[in-house]
Amino acid sequence: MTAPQWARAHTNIALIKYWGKKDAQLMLPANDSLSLTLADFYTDTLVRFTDSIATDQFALDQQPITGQPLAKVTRVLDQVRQLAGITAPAVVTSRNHVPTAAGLASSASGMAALAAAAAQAAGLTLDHPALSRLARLGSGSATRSIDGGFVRWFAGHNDATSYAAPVPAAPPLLADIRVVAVVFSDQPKAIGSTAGMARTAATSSYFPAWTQRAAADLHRLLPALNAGDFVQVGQIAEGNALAMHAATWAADPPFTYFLPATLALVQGIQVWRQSQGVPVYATVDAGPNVKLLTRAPHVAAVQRWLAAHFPTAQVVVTQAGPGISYYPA
Ligand code: 2P0
Repeated sequence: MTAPQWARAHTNIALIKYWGKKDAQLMLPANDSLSLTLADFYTDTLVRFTDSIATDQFALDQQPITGQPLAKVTRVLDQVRQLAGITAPAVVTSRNHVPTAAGLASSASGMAALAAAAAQAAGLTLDHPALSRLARLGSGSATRSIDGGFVRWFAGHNDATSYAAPVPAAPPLLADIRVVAVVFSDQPKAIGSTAGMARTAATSSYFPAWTQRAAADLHRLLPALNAGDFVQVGQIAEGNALAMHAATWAADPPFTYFLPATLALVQGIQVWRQSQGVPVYATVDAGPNVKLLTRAPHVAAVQRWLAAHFPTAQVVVTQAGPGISYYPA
């Protein structure tokens, strides 16, 4: 074992969504997904293995965590212990820098930071694909938070082949793409992501169509990123998000994460874009909040439009962020 260090991982927003598992035990997704790692939202985690405690301990923002969230942490730690040939329990200390006001999931950054910190504390030297496989065991979206910029998660067909890697993008696109998070609600959702995607995969008549659509969207998105074609990237991302949400409507029982304000914003953006030619596109995750994709020169106009049409929503702007980093305890 080596001296523990803090590991930092940033959260991500998917342009091609992960929605459905083909193997819940191995955490293998039904389809490849692709995300952008975000600069301003991250989790710092410190792991210390010690025989002085009986079972793993996990504190997030100084609150002790038990139950299912602790079980996910232990799942990642068990894999690290197996790889390192150790048995000691771990003390895990995490600090979230993902403001609730941003309406962004912290499980992606949390599980990615845990994977990196635990491997480091156990003395393992793992490359990024191996760390992404480790993070995957904690939460699917965490697979994509080991690397910075645009990241693709290859669905794979077993543990070894289900990992993430950075995707090449034109430098100007990476430098000036902006994500404007528009938050209507910070209330916990009625159906969590894990349960929502499981119900969709098991019962939605649109699920097979969703996985085909995701593959086709990814096929078109890769060259658009490479060419730096923001309009194409935005169109594909918006269409992919709405297709994912369509699949939830066709589940049994049907459900949606949309609030009336979610739909009002998505439609309002489409009308504004068509009438004014502003390059701004919407994407929505497993909740009512909307993330707008635009480029740096248009952020001020987007903020003005939001203030005029959705004056009570909270708005947070961010950009492309880095992969994992470490710093001394
Ligand atoms: C995504 N989401 O690609 C999709 C789009 C939400 C909507 O990944 O069951 O919290 O722990 O693997 O990673 C949220 O799912 O679910 C998610 P588990 P996770 O970002």
